[in-house]
Amino acid sequence: LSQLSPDPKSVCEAEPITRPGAVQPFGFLVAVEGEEKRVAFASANVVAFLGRAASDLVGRPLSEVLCEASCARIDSLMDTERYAPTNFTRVRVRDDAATFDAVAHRSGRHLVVECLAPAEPADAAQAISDAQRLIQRLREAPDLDTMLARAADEARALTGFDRAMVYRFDEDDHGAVVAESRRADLEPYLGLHYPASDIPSQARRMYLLQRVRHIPDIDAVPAALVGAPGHDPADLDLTHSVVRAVSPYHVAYLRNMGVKATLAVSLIVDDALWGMLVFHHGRRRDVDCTMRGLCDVVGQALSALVDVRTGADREAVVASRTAAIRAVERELAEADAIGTGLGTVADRLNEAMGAGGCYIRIGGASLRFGTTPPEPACRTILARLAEEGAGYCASAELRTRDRALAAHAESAAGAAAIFLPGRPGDGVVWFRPERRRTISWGGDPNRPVHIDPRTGELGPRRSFATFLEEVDGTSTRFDAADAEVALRLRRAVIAALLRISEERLNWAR
Ligand code: BLA
Repeated sequence: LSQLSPDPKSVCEAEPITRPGAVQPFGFLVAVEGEEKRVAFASANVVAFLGRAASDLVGRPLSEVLCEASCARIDSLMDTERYAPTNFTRVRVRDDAATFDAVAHRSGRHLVVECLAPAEPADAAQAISDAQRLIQRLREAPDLDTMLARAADEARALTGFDRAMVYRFDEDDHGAVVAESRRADLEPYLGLHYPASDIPSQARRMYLLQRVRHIPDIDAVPAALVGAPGHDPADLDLTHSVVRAVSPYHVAYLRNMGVKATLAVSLIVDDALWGMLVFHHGRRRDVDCTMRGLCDVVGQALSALVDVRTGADREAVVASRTAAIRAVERELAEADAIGTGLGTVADRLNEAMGAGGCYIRIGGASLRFGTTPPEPACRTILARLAEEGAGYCASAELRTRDRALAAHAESAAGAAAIFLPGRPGDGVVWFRPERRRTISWGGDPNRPVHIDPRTGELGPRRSFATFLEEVDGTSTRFDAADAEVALRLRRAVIAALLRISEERLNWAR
């Protein structure tokens, strides 16, 4: 972390967290290459597990490390292109009784084998039945909030961590704790927001590929990778690794939060990181392969259920506006002119989009209904939104598109617009008024990092004390339901324009 860098955020984004050249010491890693599977890299802590120095292993074939049957099992795992950490098998060390749970994956031309302490079968049965119950309870939840609250409660019971949270990302990548279960003596984080830089973009990308991330002990000293001659440990991509060393920056962050161990499980909806199940513990906390696998199962189940539930919620919103949409569609199907036609159903038109007012501009003529800014501002808003969207575009903060629009926040802090094909400058815009609100942040979001006054070195912020931000100049968000309604109205307007122009042609003939 260079003290010369001007922008703390860019420092975080630039950290090469997928290639730390080191592992956490709770397991050891060997990366092999070529036909003979010769060890190209071994983590220095292998000595604690096998009593052999990493420098002694590099260059030797894997069959000199693990027994023959184990090597064969790892081979057969690698025949399929599966999600890396599910490529899991029990292995035995060559000429030794020691066994490990091994996970294997490919990284470039290397086969990476990571060995962890073996799971206890006795605990496994209990954990599996706990996870089954958890998923059943999630399925039965009547709504999204209840489902997330249950996820936190049950996941904490399943894993035994002090705290379990559902952390949900917003569109701008900042996030909030939307559900929480914690030991009674811990302070609550529920409802707190955290800036996007707390989980930098390359970390979020990594969590799409590697769904379960475990840090059993933030104070454990990382073990460096030792490379065979000509092999630079910083070249080995550890994106899919289970024991990958943690960013020192993030370690400091957790220390400042008073956390000793964490577990984070990705929640992925529509191929995007929707959120994470985040666990904290005040003491060292190990998680074996059974629990790791179950956490992945739970994460996938919760992700799928969130997807179904949010889809159903969206449909319910659209359904609740159906009467208004139909009234507009009926009018458009019969009107002689679009503007006057829509004028007769103006209230319904605004209702359909949850808007306070709207602006219609077609063929150089324009009309305004409900609460809107003055005409020139309406035209500016339409033009700014048209720069971005082909058919539809919305913004809950118009002043970011054009500073002068800040003056009209009272009637139009946000707007959604539809545009018409082949008619540049034409469209319909719906306005939403300013809605002032207070956001509670876990620490001052304007100072996400701490700069050491003596050394100038960057570190994560020291204080997570609640910071209240008064937000003005924004409207409620236009969401997926709004987009669906707007596109439906757009089709109706386009159809009406076609019908009217055809009728005029016929009449003129
Ligand atoms: C990773 N940051 C993370 C992770 C979480 C958070 C959940 C995933 C790893 C884990 O399980 O701990 C953030 N944790 C939170 C938040 C809460 C929480 C918001 O419990 C709220 C309650 N972090 C910073 C800054 C940087 C940064 C300024 O604050 C920039 C360098 C980096 N965070 C950072 C990095 C990782 C990370 C690099 C990846 C760590 C890794 O996997 O190696």
